[in-house]
Amino acid sequence: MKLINNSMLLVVLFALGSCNAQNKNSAATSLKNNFKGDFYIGTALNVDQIEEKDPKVDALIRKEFNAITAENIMKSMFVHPAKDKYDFAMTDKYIAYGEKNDMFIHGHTLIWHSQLAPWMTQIKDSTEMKAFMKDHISTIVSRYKGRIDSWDVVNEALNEDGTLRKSVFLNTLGASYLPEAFKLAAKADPKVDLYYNDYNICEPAKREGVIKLVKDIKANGGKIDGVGIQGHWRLESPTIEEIEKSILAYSALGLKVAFTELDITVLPNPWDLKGADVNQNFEGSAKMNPYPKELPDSVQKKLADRYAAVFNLFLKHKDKISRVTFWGVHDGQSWLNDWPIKGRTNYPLLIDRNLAPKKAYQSVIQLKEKK
Ligand code: 9MR
Repeated sequence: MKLINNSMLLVVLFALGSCNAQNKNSAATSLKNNFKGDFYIGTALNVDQIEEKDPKVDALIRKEFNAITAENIMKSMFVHPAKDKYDFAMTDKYIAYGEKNDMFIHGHTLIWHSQLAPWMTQIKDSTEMKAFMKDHISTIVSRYKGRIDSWDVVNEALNEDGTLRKSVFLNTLGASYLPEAFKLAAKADPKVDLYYNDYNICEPAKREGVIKLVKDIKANGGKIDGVGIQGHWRLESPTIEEIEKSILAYSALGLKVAFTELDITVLPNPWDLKGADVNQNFEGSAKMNPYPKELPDSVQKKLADRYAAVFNLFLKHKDKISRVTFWGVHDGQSWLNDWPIKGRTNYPLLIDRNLAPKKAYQSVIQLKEKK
């Protein structure tokens, strides 16, 4: 008895073939290979990832990314916990991880008002602050001279209106702390790329603030090589036009542009609620956590379209863009599950909680296939 006819056989062969092709495709496809020659594709690493605790996550990191940023462990409170004490145990592991895997290694961050060690917030005058900056920047940058590829020298120095943020640095040294920090970093490692890194700097007022800040650093003898646009974005904003204006404006200053902390929230924002008191406790509110189990297809598609539009722009300006780094490897570890409201389920990255590529991953990969 003939069990299958010819057309059935064809269908079976096609299915087997396409299955095979898909397998081959998914094994060979990766973000870093897809954008090779365009820009580095990076991720932020947490402690467990630096220590290779989960082999599946580790394999994923090595497959997809060729650049790394330490999500927290290089911040002042961790590396410089007391005036005369540095702790480089984790940072050394981080650098070793990047070198072992032949990755572009980014340093985050030297001068930042947040996550300071408590003793640093007590610094009272310009003499003390100058001594702190010299010791802090020279010690850390020299230790990894020639091994770290780029540094966030100063992080988030601006207010939303483009003026300088009040901080222990501004209070003690005035605006001169900015060129000073860049000079010290360049002195410790003349070849490393030095960045100013901030969020919301695709917004017009803050963008003008960055432009002024960069010009001031240069005018006062500082060496600056790039601007890091963090890219903590939403589905609707910033617009592609504002992102493009920012790439062009920063690049016109002779700087490299990096997207340094990319993620796109899909959850409601408490600040958007009319009359919302942001101090109100939204924890456990179903309205503010609409997708606790899974992301509906319609939103999955919106996220995929948004990522495609963003990467389409990145490709258009690939000559100006050095690196695109995601703020985390997969949705399950993103800081956006706990900010601005704790304990939500967010979906901001290209890889889901089960370590599977999302529709947004495919939409980004497909851009190159179309070109
Ligand atoms: O992702 C980081 C999170 O784990 C920390 O709790 C938080 C502390 O401020 O910092 C997060 O990373 C920030 C980065 O260092 C600078 N830009 C904003 C990032 C998100 O807050």
